[in-house]
Amino acid sequence: MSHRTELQDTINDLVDGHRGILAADESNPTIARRFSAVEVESSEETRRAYRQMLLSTEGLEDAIAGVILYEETLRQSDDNGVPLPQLIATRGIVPGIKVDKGKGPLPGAPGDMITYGLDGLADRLQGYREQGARFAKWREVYPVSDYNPTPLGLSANAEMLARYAAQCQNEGIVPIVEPEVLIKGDHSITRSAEVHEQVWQAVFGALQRHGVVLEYMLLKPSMVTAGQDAATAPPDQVAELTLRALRRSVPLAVPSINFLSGGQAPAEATANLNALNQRRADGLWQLSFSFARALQGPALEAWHGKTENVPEAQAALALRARLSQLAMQGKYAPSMER
Ligand code: 5MM
Repeated sequence: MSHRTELQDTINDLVDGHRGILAADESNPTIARRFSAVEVESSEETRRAYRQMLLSTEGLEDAIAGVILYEETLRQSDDNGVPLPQLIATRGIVPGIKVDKGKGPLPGAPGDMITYGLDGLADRLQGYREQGARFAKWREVYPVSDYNPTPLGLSANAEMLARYAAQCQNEGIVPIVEPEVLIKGDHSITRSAEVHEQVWQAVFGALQRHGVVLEYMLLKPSMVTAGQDAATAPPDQVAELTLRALRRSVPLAVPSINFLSGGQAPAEATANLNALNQRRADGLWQLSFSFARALQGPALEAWHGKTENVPEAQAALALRARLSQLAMQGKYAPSMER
């Protein structure tokens, strides 16, 4: 592999033991849904203003090592004409880019999904690199039912993640591999643990078949939780079952596991990450975060599309980033929410 030094440098910058990743890579349909919940119209300019607000938050670099951007943001600039990727890179935050092209049903596997975007990926990665991106992200989603994911769903989604990751490393870009087991439904936490193990084992089998170097990638998984329509499991149980499934499935060569929040409330995701780190044994992976909603939610509500709300919104983001950072150390307490 010709890009080893570059890949290792990016890993060193992203995995420093005390910072996580901000996911700000919502596609246009997703950000439109989030904006609509706070009565903000989604346009190129409102999206630029919102992301400028997030990325110019003072002190963001204290808790955030990397930001996953959406393709459009990579080309946008702040009010002073500074490209947004440069705005963060000069403060020691690595710019990354979501490279998948959305998802749809997987033919032959009713209930399962598959993500699009492999065609032309090498060319796109070269372009993103020129625009400042040093890492990428691709998400596969797994709805849970008594029958899903099917064996075909498990293998097809794992192949996509592995082909994407191999392509990224070939271009000197660190891949974040994101298999998201959806929280939607009334499944038990036991069923969630079973599915997570199946998913991670299929993914790591495919990554190894495709020659992906595990030291030069990050895993962005969901946590093992009960479905959102079932009773919420306490953080200790989430941590215990998540760690057990990880130990059974994820090689220690992977340097960091950066969890998504997946629709958990911000305080819930933070408490679960904290419990994970309190139970984490020495020598295991770094257990960090790559939250979107659990970092941005309160900031978006405070912002409401208004310039005068920017300081309050940035304070809300800075607080969530700091609390997530404390959870990485196992030093978060719910009383800190006040
Ligand atoms: C699961 O979504 C990812 C993490 O976000 P949460 O912490 O809110 O769960 C997130 O990075 C996601 O992949 C992006 O928002 C892009 O999503 P879409 O659906 O627009 O591709």
